[in-house]
Amino acid sequence: MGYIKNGDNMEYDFKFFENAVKALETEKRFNHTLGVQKEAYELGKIFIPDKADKLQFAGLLHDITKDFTLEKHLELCEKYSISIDKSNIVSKLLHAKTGCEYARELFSTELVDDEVYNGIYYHTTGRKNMSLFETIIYLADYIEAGRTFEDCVQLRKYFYDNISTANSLNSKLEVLRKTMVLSFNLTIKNLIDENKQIDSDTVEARNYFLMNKSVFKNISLEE
Ligand code: DGI
Ligand code: FE
Ligand code: FE
Repeated sequence: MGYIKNGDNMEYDFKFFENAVKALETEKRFNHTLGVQKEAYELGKIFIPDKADKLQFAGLLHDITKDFTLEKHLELCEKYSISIDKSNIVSKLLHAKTGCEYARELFSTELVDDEVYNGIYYHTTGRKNMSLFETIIYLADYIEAGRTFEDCVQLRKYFYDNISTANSLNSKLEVLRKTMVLSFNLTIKNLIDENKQIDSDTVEARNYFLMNKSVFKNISLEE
């Protein structure tokens, strides 16, 4: 339901999925979600055009459990054997881990395959060696047009100002890498100012983009 499989290609009935997600999110969250699905599609067009629709789909599902109560989150953790400690309850990191499981349960493993699943799983923290797909979902969440937080505005401007003058694939990937470093710097600075714990995946993701200047080097944009 909600899609047609054409060989390897999925055709999504986005209206169908939008309605399903809308029923699970507050109005404010759903507006953010619509922004993320659009941004994921746009970034997909720049970096992996073949996967722009799939990125849009993952963007639509990325915060599917974010408005669930703590009780419901704990119920999902029990059901899917997701380990919980006090820190990820307090820091709201749980919704990424419950979200991918819940999305898979709702829409099947065929639709929520490992790529979509990991896109949701790592959308808040990132991780070292994260894929281009995961990177796009993470960045789309940060810079979607509806975000007005100063850091988001700064990151969006940094990315689009620099991408507009990048002509080759390698220079675009370099803009993406630097944008990711900046995003983690901004997030980590905030977490420190607020005296919050920093997830090890967030630290490793920051170091990965900072230290590894050839991220995504094996990826070709050429059709
Ligand atoms: O779900 P969204 O609000 O759309 O965005 P998100 O999933 O990126 O969550 C953003 C929140 O997560 C924001 O308050 C910063 C926080 N966050 C990101 N990385 C870490 C983190 N919080 C903690 N405690 N530790 C992290 O490493
Ligand atoms: Fe989120
Ligand atoms: Fe989000």
